[in-house]
Amino acid sequence: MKIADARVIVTCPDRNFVTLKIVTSSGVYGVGDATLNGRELAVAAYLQEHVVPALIGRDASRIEDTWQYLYRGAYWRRGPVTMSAIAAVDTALWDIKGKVAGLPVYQLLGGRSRDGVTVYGHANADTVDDVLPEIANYVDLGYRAVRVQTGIPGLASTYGVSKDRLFYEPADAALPTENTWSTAQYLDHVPEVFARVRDEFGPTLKLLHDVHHRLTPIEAARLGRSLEPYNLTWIEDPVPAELQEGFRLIRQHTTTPIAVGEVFNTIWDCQQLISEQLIDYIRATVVHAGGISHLRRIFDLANLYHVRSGSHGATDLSPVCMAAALHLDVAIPNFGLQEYMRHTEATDAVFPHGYHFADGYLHPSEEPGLGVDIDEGLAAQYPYRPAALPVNRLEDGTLHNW
Ligand code: CS2
Ligand code: MG
Repeated sequence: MKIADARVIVTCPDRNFVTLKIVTSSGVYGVGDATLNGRELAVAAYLQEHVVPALIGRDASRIEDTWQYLYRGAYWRRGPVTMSAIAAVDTALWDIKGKVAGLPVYQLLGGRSRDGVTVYGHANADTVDDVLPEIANYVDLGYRAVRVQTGIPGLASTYGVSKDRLFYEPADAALPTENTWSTAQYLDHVPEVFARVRDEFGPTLKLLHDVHHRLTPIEAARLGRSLEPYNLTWIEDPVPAELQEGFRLIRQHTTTPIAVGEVFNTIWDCQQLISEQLIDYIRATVVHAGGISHLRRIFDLANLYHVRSGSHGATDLSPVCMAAALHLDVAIPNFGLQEYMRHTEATDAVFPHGYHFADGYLHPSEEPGLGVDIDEGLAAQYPYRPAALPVNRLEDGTLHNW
């Protein structure tokens, strides 16, 4: 079965998405997410100019050979643009393989290891008083885990506080908007948030918090220690993770679990973090870490070192990515949690899918393949809209991590 066509579809139903659709000579097709928030057109061009021409005529059943061809053949290895493009091809070929086999992809990955995929939602508001009802809303929806983010007193804006209750789109302007940041005010504020949340919801609700790369290791150590009384499931991205050994310093001071990896794109980004057990959850995801094939390798390495999965699942990852992630989530032995930020109705209409939420779990589709599609006619009605992620500055104007 040869690859006869491959189309790169850019669409913007409330936000930009890039989807690769690979069509075989027999008419069976598969889809893969290639969305990289704020850099969508870079991946679309990489696919259109450097990948699609080489795909035509290849054997669609040779997933691993195609992955190696695109990874080693690029010469310029790794990076979010290259690995998102490779991810889209890999995911689409797994979709095709499942359809040809007449099986949902998780059956090709070893079958079910669990009955459902535990997910977490995003409760966020400007103030602690306002975030409590948001948490209650997720509990009422049946979520077993909730991420909690609030504004920081004295700061006009900060990461993680959304204008919408169920989804969060930080790429809010054609050019980066500027946030202002104060580590001191943040470190003073966050423990108070979780003290209130625990008072309100008790000791068992799984609580998470995203630090979003904004601290130094010793500041992260202080935050982790200050949150220990509140027994969080994890603090996420406490520091930028280029310096993997830097996490040793955090580990020396706190038992608060650490989750890292949504910006990682190959196993090499987390090899030391995992093998030295410097983290507890790896958050790499299908669309940015080379697809199902490579993400499975990352999870298998993690399994050797007691590290569990905690894949990224923000609104800017399309339903195609979510559908693919769920097939891995339900099959791997070391699943931890899956982030599940909802998509808007317009997005869900462009990407009809079979996964569904019930009693705190997401359930993958039982259809052959991934169980997700793209309505190309509808997608064409939503042209691309330039949108950039914000930047962050300290109060003295120094450029900081957003
Ligand atoms: C966040 C994301 O979901 C998360 O954990 O880190 O909202 C992230 O900021 C966006 O995906 C960036 O596009
Ligand atoms: Mg995050």
